[in-house]
Amino acid sequence: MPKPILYYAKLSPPSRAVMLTAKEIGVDLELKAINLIKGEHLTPEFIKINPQHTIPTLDDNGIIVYDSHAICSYLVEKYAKSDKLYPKDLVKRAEVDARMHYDSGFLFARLRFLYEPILYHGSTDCSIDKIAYIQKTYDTMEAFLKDSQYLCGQDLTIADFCCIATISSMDDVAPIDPTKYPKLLAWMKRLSGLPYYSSLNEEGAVELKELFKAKLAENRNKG
Ligand SMILES: N[C@@H](CCC(=O)N[C@@H](CS)C(=O)NCC(=O)O)C(=O)O
Repeated sequence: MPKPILYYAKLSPPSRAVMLTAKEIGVDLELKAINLIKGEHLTPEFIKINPQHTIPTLDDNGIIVYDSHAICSYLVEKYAKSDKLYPKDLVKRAEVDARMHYDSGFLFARLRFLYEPILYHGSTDCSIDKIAYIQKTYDTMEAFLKDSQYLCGQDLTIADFCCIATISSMDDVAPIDPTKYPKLLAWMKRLSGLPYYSSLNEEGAVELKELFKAKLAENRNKG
């Protein structure tokens, strides 16, 4: 069977969440880079595969899955040797799903609200309000981690991969106060100890934050 194809970008947080998941379960992906700045996600060919024109998008021998959270669950269900990363138990699974929706609806949504206008539309709006709006999400993350090492208890799940990929992409633009969020910072440190973390997440996260700052400066100089 040919390898599943992942349309991705190194800088894209949800793409990195999928790559972390695939690595943890030992699935080898064929990576196809999509350059969003060049608009490669808006070609008729790509829109035919994913009308939502987002990366990551998975093509598993003709089975198309998009939205990183859906891809992570799909990969674990289909390829993992155990259900640890995405438990079959109804209650545990509901918790993992809820945390992944927290990434979609809060973490990534707020990152996008700040980043997209600056990266793609020449905006200079890096207001304190937008930064504080991101920082508010840290309160909830701290609460999730109050009594546990990972977001859903003492075991790593795909929710950790989804949330770390986003938070590590905005933690210097919207700094994490160590006195208010010690559990959140300890969780980030724990995940950064995974042997594949640096190459599959950290590098892209750093590049995205650098690009964001460079674009902001460029837009301000033009203005
Ligand atoms: N909820 C989606 C969000 C994916 C997403 O918005 N990806 C961005 C890149 S990080 C993208 O493809 N943007 C292009 C677009 O929205 O047209 C997921 O988790 O996969």
